[in-house]
Amino acid sequence: MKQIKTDQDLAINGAAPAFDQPLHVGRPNMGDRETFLDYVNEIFDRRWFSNNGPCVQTFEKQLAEQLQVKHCIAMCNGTIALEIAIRALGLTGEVIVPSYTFIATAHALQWQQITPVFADINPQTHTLDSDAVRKMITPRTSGIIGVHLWGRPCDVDGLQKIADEYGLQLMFDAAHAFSCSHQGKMIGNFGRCEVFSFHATKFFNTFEGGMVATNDDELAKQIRLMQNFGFSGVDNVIYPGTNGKMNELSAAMGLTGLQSIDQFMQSNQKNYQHYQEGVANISGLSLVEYNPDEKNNYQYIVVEVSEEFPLNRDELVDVLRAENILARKYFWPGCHNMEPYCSLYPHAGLMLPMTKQLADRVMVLPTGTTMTICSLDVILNIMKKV
Ligand code: T4K
Repeated sequence: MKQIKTDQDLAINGAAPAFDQPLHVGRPNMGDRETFLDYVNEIFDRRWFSNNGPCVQTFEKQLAEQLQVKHCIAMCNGTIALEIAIRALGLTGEVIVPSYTFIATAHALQWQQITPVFADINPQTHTLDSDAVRKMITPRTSGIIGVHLWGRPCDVDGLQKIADEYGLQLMFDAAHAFSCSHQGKMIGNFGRCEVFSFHATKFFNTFEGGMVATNDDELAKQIRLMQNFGFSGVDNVIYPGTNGKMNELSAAMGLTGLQSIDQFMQSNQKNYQHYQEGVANISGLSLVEYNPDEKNNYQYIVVEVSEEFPLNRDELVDVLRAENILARKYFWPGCHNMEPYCSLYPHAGLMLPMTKQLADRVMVLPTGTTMTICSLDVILNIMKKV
């Protein structure tokens, strides 16, 4: 382990970095290589590569079993899945979303000429604050998209109450929350529908991919129609749809990954616990906690850097990056500070004080099956010595 006795031992001050190779936050987890290659051979033999092939059908069935939900519709990525779900729900005008999320949540609305209205978050949960949501409702509001950030359920019940009271549609961006539960029920079963991402950087991936989960038969039918150009049977188009289909290779990756998903989660949990024990000894740093009574995927190691810590978040990230530890500032600076939103709504930040505060002090550390306990110790040691 690299010894850090004085400032001069830090890479930011010219010493050799702690790691020769960069440690990434989103390093993909992979299932058994042979299993995947067997699927690939079958796909080649069959010459059926896309358009609701057998791997996609089996994958969707297994996903539905895993989440105990009626319909899982596999998609080419999470962003298209969001766009299609938004359209299938008939959202128009304004939709309330957090600004503290990945930009895709907002873009999926803006892309379809729907205005994302940013509501503030609860600094404890990092997710939409229901009271803040109420303040943003106007006669043009048609829906709310809650985001289960870091895989932790947002205020599902509070948002559902508001949606019922005002006659709004409620859906969730569950991109981070595959295999997580809320009050004992798997995420995927809440709101009108929930959207997942299986991007390479997610703990469970299909290279690129996503899914919409819903218990609503009519909605599922509509989403499938939209996902496949609006085809209803051969040569019969009844809607201006798009192409949101998942291909067979991605589904094969998903089927392979599902066999190892418990191992991915155990590995994440072990890393999380190790980081937690280490961070507990460093004043000014704290780790976002996961409810032990729920199912969690522990895929994000989210650190809050308080004023007590001698460096601010940006300075700490710079120190780590110099050591080849590529910590990320997710989701700084908040969607409202990115284009086109910062030009369209330059004053949006006035309603988002908690978003600003949190976005400035959060960083995410590397985890996943490629990380060893020894490398975690090096990272913790650097943060402690700093
Ligand atoms: N909603 C939410 C709340 C989301 O977080 C996301 C995606 C979406 C919706 C949209 O879902 P998708 O349409 O993506 O399915 C990454 C991912 O690209 C993005 O999927 C994810 N959220 C977001 C949180 O993280 P970046 O801009 O950080 O990606 P990038 O290229 O910087 O990669 C992150 C790290 O992972 C890098 O250090 C490199 C490493 N990496 C990346 C890839 C692709 C690897 O080691 N191997 C790889 O194959 O957005």
